[in-house]
Amino acid sequence: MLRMAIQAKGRLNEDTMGLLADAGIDVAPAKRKLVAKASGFPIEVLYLRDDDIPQAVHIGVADVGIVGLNEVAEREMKLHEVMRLGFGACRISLAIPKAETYSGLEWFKGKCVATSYPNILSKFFYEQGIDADIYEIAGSVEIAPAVGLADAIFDIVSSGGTLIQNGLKEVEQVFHSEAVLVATPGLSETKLKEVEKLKFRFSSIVNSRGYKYVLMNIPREALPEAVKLIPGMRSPTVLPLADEAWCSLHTVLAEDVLWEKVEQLKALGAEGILVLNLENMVI
Ligand code: PRT
Ligand code: ZN
Repeated sequence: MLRMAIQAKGRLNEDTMGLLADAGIDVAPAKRKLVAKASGFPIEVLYLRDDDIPQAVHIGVADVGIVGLNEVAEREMKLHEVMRLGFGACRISLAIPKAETYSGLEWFKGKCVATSYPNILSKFFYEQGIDADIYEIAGSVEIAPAVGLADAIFDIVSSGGTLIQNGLKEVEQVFHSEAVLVATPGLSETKLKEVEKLKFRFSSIVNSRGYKYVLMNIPREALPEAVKLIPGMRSPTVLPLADEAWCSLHTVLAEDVLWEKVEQLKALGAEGILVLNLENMVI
């Protein structure tokens, strides 16, 4: 049985619970329990703060964990990255008061930068040859310049709204993060097989995101043109209809091209176009 560490509450919790549910893994939410048994997969879930997950996986208290890449990098833990999960996307950026003129990284020389990510930042400054002071604070980093604690900040940005609200502007994107499935290095063969099974389930869910299943009726004479428009994974599925002049065409389309393709197919004479959600896509 695998033990998986996940965030007990916070930004990654809901998407993590959703991913487990979509993968057929039923687990009781974190209430007062630290550990919960799951059904649908031989796994036990350990609810932790995200800060503690890299260490728990590193020392093997948990065999696998779901956590932001930013936390793994900050704790400088050598973990086995099994797969990226496509949620919790954010970046860690340098931001300065918006009234400042930004001339490039040189701006930071001799300045004081507040952050909860001192290791990632000092590595970056070292690589870039910038000598600056790093002031570590645990929370509310974005208010540090306004209250005179620092000249600039290095913090997580997603929409950028928090920076704007605090009179700051993003000047350098240093680290890009998303949620990842990590594993303890050197797991036993038996456990590695379980991790592979988990990865297989998660991959089919992650792969299906951003795609729709599309089916339609189309005049047989328009089929060659339609097939050119929608190659599908290998090629689209064509099924006969009772009316021999028509056929049914099924395919998977990426959401960003979906409406453009649907309009082109309509122009070719397609009718009864159905667009369905995909739950899993096993490639
Ligand atoms: O209690 P625990 O320690 O487990 O949680 P936490 O409070 O430390 O972390 P939490 O739940 O806030 O975030 C967990 C993880 O979500 C982070 O480690 C990132 O990997 C990821 N993530 C994704 C984010 C954001 N987006 C995000 N926007 N983490 C934090 N933020 C914060 C950021 O700190 C800033 O205050 O949101 C604000 C910026 O957001 P925008 O949209 O205004 O730019
Ligand atoms: Zn945390």
